[in-house]
Amino acid sequence: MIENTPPVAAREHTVESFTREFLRELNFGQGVDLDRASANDKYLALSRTVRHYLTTRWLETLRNQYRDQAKTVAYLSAEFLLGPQLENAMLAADLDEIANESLRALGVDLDELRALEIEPGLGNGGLGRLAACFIDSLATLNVPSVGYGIRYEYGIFRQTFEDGAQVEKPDTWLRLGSPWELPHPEHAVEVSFGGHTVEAEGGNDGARTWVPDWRVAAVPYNYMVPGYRNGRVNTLRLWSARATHEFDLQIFNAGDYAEAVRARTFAENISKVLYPEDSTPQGKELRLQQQYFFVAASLRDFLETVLPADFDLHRLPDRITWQLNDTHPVIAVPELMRILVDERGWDWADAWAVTQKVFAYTCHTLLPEALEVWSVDLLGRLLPRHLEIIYRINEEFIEEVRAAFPGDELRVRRMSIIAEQPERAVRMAHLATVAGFKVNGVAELHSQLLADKVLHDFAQMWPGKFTNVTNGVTPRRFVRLANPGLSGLITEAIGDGWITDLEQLRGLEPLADDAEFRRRFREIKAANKRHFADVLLARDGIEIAGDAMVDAMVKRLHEYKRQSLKLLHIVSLYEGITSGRIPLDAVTPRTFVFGAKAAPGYVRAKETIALINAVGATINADASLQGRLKVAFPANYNVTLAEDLVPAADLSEQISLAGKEASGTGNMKFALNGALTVGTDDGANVEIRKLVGDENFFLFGMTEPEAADLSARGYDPGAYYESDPQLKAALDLLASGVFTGGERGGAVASIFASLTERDRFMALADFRSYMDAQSRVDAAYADHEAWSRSAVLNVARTGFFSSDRSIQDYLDRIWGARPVTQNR
Ligand code: CJB
Repeated sequence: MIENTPPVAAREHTVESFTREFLRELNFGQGVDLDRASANDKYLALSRTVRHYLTTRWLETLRNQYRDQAKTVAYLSAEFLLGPQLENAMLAADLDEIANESLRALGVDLDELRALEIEPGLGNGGLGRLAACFIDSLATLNVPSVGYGIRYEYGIFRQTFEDGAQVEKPDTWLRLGSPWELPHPEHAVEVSFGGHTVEAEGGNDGARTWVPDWRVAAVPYNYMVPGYRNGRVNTLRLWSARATHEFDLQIFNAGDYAEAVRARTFAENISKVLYPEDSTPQGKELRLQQQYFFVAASLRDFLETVLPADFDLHRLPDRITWQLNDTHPVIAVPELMRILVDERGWDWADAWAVTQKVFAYTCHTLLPEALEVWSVDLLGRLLPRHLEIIYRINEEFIEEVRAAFPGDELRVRRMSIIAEQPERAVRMAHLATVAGFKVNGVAELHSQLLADKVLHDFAQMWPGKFTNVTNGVTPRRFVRLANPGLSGLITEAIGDGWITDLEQLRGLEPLADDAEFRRRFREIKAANKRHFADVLLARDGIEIAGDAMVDAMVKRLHEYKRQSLKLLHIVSLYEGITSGRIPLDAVTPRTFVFGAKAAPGYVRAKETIALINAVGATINADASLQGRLKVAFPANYNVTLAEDLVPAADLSEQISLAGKEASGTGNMKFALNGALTVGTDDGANVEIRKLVGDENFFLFGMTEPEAADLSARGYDPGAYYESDPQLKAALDLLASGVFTGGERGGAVASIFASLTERDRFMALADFRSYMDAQSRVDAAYADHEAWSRSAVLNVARTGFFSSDRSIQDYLDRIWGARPVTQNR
C-alpha cells in the first residue's frame, strides 16, 4: 500500500558516526564533557543528534515540494497533542538500534533520558491527538502537507489532586529546552486586529479597506514530521506571538515605561496558554484572537512563501486544500476573501468561487452546545472587516436558500450564519458548511447524525457535500512504540508490513486458534501489566496488583462520556460485597484505572473526579476486600502515560450515551492492543463491534434512536432509581457519605441529585444493561483461553483503524491530492 524507500539511516549511518555526532552535540551544543554532563545535557544532545539525521531529508522534502508545486494539504488545527518526540523520531529515522548501541557503549542509560522528556501537551484530548496522528500518516503516505497551529507557551494544565480534588498547575513544557523546534524569527509575519474599515480605492466589487489599530508578529517554529522510514519529512509550523517593533518603539518613546511593557505583554499573551476547554466553546476574546492569529499567519505563509511569487491564485484549488479541524480555524474563510478582494483587487464573485473550492470542514461533535458561536459585538470589535465579509456571505447564502425553498422563512432562520437569539452571533459551523466544499463527520454514525440532525437543513440543500471519514490512530506510536512485545510477536508471525499497512493484521486471525500463540500473547499482556504497575508506582506512588484485570476508562471528564456510570458499577460491586450479596471469592480481581482531566470551570466534572477519588480511597483502604478491587486514578493522564496503559489493558470502557460521542479514538488504541471493549452503540464503537464481531465485544445500553425516543417521551431517572433495588442501593450508599467521611453535602449531594433528578445523559436508564454486560465480562474473563482468543481477534480485525486508512479516505473523498514519489 505504502511504498517505502530502504531505511535511510541504516544505509548511511553507523554506530561510530552516531557516537561522534552525539559527543559533538554534547561538547559544542551543550558545552560539557560526557563525564560532567547532566542527564538533561545528554537528552538534549541525543535529541539534536537524532534531529540532524532527519534534517537532510527534511530539506530535500522542502526542495522537492517547491520544485514540484504538487497539491498540498494544509491541516489547520488549534491543537496538536504530539506526545513525546524522541522515540518516534528514532523509530522513523531507523536509528533506534544504532542509538541504543552507541549509548550503551558510552555508558549512557537511554531509558533515563527518555524519561526526562516533557511532552508538548498542545491539545486537550481526542481532537488534538487526532491531528497529531494525521500528520504522522500524511508524512508516511508521502502526501505533501503542512500542519499549522499555535505554539502555546503553556499547554494543557498539569493536573494534580489535593485531597482528591483536581488542582491545575501550569504546564511548563519548555523549561528544560525544546530540542525539537526550530524558531525562525526572521520569517515572522504580522497579524492585525481591531480598528475600522473605510471605502476602498480599487473599485472592484465588494472591496473595503481595513484600518486595524494594533498588530502582533507571528513567529514560526518549525517541527519535523517524519514519515515512517520513507525519506519524507513534512513540516508542522506552530506560531508564537511577539510584540512588533511598533511596540518596541512605543516602549522606547513612552514616558510611561511600565504601560509600554504592559502593552508588549498583552501582544505576547496571544500564544501564552491553551484553553483547557474540551467540547465546550470558550467565547472569550483571547480565544478569538488566538484563532485569527494562527489562521492569518498560516494563510499568509502559504500564499507568500510556499507559493512562488508569480503564482496565479485562480489556480489555488489545484494547489491546496485547507482542512479545517473543527470550527476553530474557520475565520480563515473571511480572511481569504479579504486577501483576494481587498488586497488583490478581485471582484467578490471571483474570490468566492475560489474560496469555496479550497476549504473542507471536519466536525467533531454532536452536542449542539459545543458548536462555536461568536457574538457579533465581539467579532466586529476585533475583526471588523471579517464581520462585514461574513454578512455579505450570509446575504448571498440566504438568497440561495430562499430560491431553493421559497416561502420557508423558518428554514432561512435556522440556516442563517447569523443567529439572532439569545444575542446576534456568528455560527461558525454554518459558515464552515457554507464555505467548505466538503463537510465530514468522524465516524459512520456521527456523519449520519450530522446529516440527519445537527446539519440536516444543509444536507438537504447540498447532499453531495456531506461525507464520512472514520478516525484512526497511528500504528507507529500506539502499537509499534507503545507495545514492543506485541509488535515483536506480530512481526514474527506476519512480517513487519503491518506497520504501514495495518490491514495486514488480518493475517493473525488463524493464530487466534493457536494455543501456543495465545500463550505468548498472554505472556506479553502480563508483562505489559507488570510494566504499567511499575510505572504507576514510580510516577504516582500507586500500588496495584500486577495480575488483576486492568479495566480502563481514560478520556476527558465529561457528563456525556458517563464516568459516573462507571462509578456506579464500582460502588454497586462494593455495596454487594459489603452487604454480603456478593461472595468475595466470586469477585474477579480488577484494577479500575481512570485517567481524566476536567475543564477547570466545569464544576460537575470536578465533583465527579473528587467522588471517584473518594470512592477509590475507601475501597483501596478496605482490608476486607483482600485487594480484589482497586481503583487507580493517576493524576495528569497524558500521551506518555497512555503509551504505558493501553498495552496493559484488558478491558476498554467506551460507555457514552449513544449518539453523543462523535467517534472516540482511545477505543481504537485499546482494541488494537488486544483489550476487549465494553461499550454502547456509539461513535466508532459501532464500527469496532462490526469488525471484531458481537462475540468479541460487550455491547450494552440503548441505541441512539432508543435514547432519542426515551428523551422525547420524557425521561424520568427517578423511576429507574425506585424500581431497580441494586441501583437504589448503590446510589444510596454514595449519598450516605460513607466514602466521604460522613460528608453528605458537596459533591455527593450534587452528583446524587443530578443523577436522580435530571440525568441528562441517561446513565440510570443504561445501568441495568451495563451491570449485565459487566457480568458477561467476568464470566468471559474467567476462561483465559477464550478471552485471549477474543483479544487476538480484536487485534487482527481492527487494522481498519489506522490513521493511514483515514488519510487515504480523506485523499479519495475530499482532498483529491495524491501521494508523490519521494526523493530517495
Ligand atoms: N472532540 O476532542 C474533542 N474536542 C472537541 O472540542 C470536540 C470533539 C473529540 O474529537 C475526537 C476526534 O475526532 C473524537 O474522537 C471524539 O469523539 C470527540 O469528542
